[in-house]
Amino acid sequence: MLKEIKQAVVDGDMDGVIKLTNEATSQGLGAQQILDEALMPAMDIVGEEYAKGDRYIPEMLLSATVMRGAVAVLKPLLVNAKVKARGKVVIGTVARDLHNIGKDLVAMMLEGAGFEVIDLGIDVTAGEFLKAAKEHSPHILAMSALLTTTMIYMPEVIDAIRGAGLRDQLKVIIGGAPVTQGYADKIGADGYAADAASAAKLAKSLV
Ligand code: B1M
Repeated sequence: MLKEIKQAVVDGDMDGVIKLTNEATSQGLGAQQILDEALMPAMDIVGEEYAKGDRYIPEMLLSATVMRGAVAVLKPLLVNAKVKARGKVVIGTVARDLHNIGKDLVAMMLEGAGFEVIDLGIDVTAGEFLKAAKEHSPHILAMSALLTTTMIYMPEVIDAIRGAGLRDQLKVIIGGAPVTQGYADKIGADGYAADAASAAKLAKSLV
């Protein structure tokens, strides 16, 4: 069934993926397992095909939309914690970056871990992050980037926060496929996580 879900995402088959994901959960497969063993590997296949020139952007987008459909089915299972807010997180994908699936998953896992999450969406500029930091006084500011050409906006955001005198009042965490612990250290972020579950763990350890 995991194989079929993976194939449905690769094929851009929304009806199929919703049906199969519902069937999988009702048969007792875990949401995390479906994510790790079907949905994420499907996006890897899509990315590899795009990199080889075997797939075009609209097809990549279709698979991404289908993956978001499956994630919506899994959301209630991933975000099942009804705990008191552990802290506040402002999250967004940095400027000029339109990738939101990973960021949405991180937001979901943070909610599941009991954080109040203010999601600024995609293509978020340093000024918008700063405005949200002033408005919401979050404990954590979380940034996602999927492109080597956009991760470079992360230090701009940190500079803007520092320039406004807010750097000591919040922790900055970063992630996304091209981002590493070394990059986090280099730009002075407080933490890096490789995946959504580790991001929630990291956030808990920081507040
Ligand atoms: Co884009 N894209 N894309 N794309 N795309 C990649 C990232 C790419 C690797 C594909 C490839 O060439 N193999 C490549 C980047 C190359 C690079 O920079 N090194 C690429 C490119 C080049 C582009 C365009 C430039 C293509 C073009 O126009 N010529 C363009 C850029 C648009 C822009 O942003 N300005 C583009 C466009 C798109 C679509 C719009 C078509 C679509 C996005 C749709 C959407 O998000 N709604 C898309 C997609 C789908 C992908 C791939 C195939 C899948 C991304 C994804 O959703 N993965 C991707 C290849 C790949 O990743 N295999 C690719 C699943 C998701 C759950 O994983 O986002 O990595 P991920 O998130 C993970 C972790 O990274 C981590 O946790 C998540 C869950 O475990 N994480 C964090 C993420 N954020 C975190 C934050 C944290 C902590 C952890 O703390 C705050």
